[in-house]
Amino acid sequence: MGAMESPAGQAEFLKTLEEKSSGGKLRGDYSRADAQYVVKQQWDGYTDAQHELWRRLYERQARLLPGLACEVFIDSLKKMDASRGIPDLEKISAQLVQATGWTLVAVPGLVPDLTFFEHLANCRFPVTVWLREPEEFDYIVEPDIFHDFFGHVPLLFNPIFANHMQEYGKGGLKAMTLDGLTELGRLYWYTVEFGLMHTPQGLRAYGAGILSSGGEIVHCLTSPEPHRLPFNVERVMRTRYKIDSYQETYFVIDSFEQLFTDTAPDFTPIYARLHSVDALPANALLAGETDLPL
Ligand code: HBI
Ligand code: FE
Repeated sequence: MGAMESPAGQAEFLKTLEEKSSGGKLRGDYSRADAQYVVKQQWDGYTDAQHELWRRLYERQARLLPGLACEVFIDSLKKMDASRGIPDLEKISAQLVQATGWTLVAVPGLVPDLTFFEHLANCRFPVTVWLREPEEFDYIVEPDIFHDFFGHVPLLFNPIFANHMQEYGKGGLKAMTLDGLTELGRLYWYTVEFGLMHTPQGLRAYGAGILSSGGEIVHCLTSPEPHRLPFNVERVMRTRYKIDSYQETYFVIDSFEQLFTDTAPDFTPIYARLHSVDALPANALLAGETDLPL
């Protein structure tokens, strides 16, 4: 039982997280969470109105995907057939484990970094169980089941991406001992959440934060405002990101293979170098850098 899992540790975590998520009360019910913050999804507890909201969110988002989301994402989403209502995570988990060995675990919401990394390192993806309110249709502060499921789960059906997520989890556990959490968090943000990739059909989105958002999925691939730069681990880890607005820079990978390979090395020397320079603002463009064309 790590410090974080003790009742005092859990209370401490929830207090800090409430401060982080702009002081508001955390949405989730953490009272029935176990030491790994896992809860029962209680799928029967969702109302017809919530399933109807899910269908509306799903339909609006799925309509936007062609020409903007990478093919792997679109194909995997179709396989899950989750359009008719809030998915039963156990059923999807049984499908996912056949494809890549990953399973889904139900959680009340955001969990401590240590817990999050431990789940990923063990090929378990934490999915929040609550769904946003109708008035939050277009924007939500904390990740809900639509963000976590629609945005993150499809790519876990791709073996290369799934392996990257497991390595990210292991890297997170290591980063906690090297004071590298800030830098590693930026890597997650600019890839898993807001990553773009080159494909034979052109630039496409693969990041969950983009693919589960009604507005940013169009903005990130059509607006002339943001920078679009080739993915580079150290540049990404040095670059601050925006929490409550569209990103001002997107990083573009050539493939999931590149993401996996480029993030395989030991990050210790990168953390050391980055701890001796200033972080870059989200809209920085360094000498010699040029924006990738749309
Ligand atoms: N918890 N449930 C959940 N989902 C996340 O995406 C998540 C988290 N806790 C921490 C976290 N993400 C980020 O701080 C990662 O960079 C670790
Ligand atoms: Fe996310």
